Amino acid sequence: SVSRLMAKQRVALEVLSYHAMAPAEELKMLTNAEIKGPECYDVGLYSFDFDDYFMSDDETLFATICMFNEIGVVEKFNVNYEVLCRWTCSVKKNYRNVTYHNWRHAFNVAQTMFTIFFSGGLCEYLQDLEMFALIAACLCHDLDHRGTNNTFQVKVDSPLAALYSTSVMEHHHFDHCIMILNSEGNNIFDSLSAENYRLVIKTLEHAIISTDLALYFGKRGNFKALIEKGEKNFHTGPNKEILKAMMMTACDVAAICKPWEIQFRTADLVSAEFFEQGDVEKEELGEMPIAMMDRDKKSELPKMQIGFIDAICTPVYDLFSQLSPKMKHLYNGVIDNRANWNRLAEIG
Ligand code: 5BB
Ligand code: ZN
Repeated sequence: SVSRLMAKQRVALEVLSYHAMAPAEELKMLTNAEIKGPECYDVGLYSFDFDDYFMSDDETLFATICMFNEIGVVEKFNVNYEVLCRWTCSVKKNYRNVTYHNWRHAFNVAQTMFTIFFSGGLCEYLQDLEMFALIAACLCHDLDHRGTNNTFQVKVDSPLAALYSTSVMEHHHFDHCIMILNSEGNNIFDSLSAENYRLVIKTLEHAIISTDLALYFGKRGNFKALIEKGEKNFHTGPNKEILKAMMMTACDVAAICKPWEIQFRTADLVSAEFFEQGDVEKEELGEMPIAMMDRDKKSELPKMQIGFIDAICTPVYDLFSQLSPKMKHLYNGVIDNRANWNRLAEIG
């Protein structure tokens, strides 16, 4: 329709004024760098306790290439190494400088996905090509995030809300992911057969849209029913789709399972971004933000984290532990953090 086209054009203009491809200097640096092994980044890329905090931006790029090397994408899927480096720099460049939903978040989500494949035992359900696509999906899943949520897009009548009626931001992240792939010299999947290419694009779309927490409860119900009846076949069909969707959520919120110091620091970033949205709602829309976004209710953070843990986090990691005992580390982490938040909630 005409109004949809106009909405798309408004989004395109907004994106165009901001959008940029891989910076030449950074690309040259990355392409020429000797990529060290997975043990060289913090506690190692195979660890659930990984922390990017002391890494430079360049090191996050090296670690990203290292994960692709570990999967062996260059040899297995005939990926041009320079294209892989260019795509990685472009993806990083297309995250904005927002407080939480930035490149570091995307990078951490990808590292968690990598860890749940190889240390959490979930690689047994996936083909190598799907693992490649899922790491790419994690890196792209919050592209061009503006630090505001779906409700906000609708409230301010943003061009994005005119374009998509549900999962507004997630559709935009996927769109942006496709835009990068279609940019000159950025298509890491262009050596694939037409059939495999379609599979990868479908995987990216489904994985990125699945990160909308609004879709999570329905999927969790399906996943829970399968786990509780002792289902072991997640290798094909709709069961595998549910598994992949749940894996995306498990990785997206995995900061909740990290050693306390990391969880505490990350929760501060999450709440800072929420407060920034709340400030805009107060000052520019003259509205009262919800408690989560109201900096005058900062003291409720421990209580809110407990709510988040009980309603959203514990159930996912519990189900994954039942599927694969090697996933128990994440469950133990969230339980530890709950105890820590509870201590803080009691002090008040
Ligand atoms: C989450 C769902 N939301 C629609 C209403 C609020 N809840 S919540 O009560 O579970 C909640 C979650 C309340 C406060 C929270 O953080 C305060 C700092 C959180 C929370 N969410 N805490 C976290 O550590 C993390 Br990680 C998250 C996930 C944040 C990203 C969610 C983005 C969803 C975009 C649609
Ligand atoms: Zn995310």
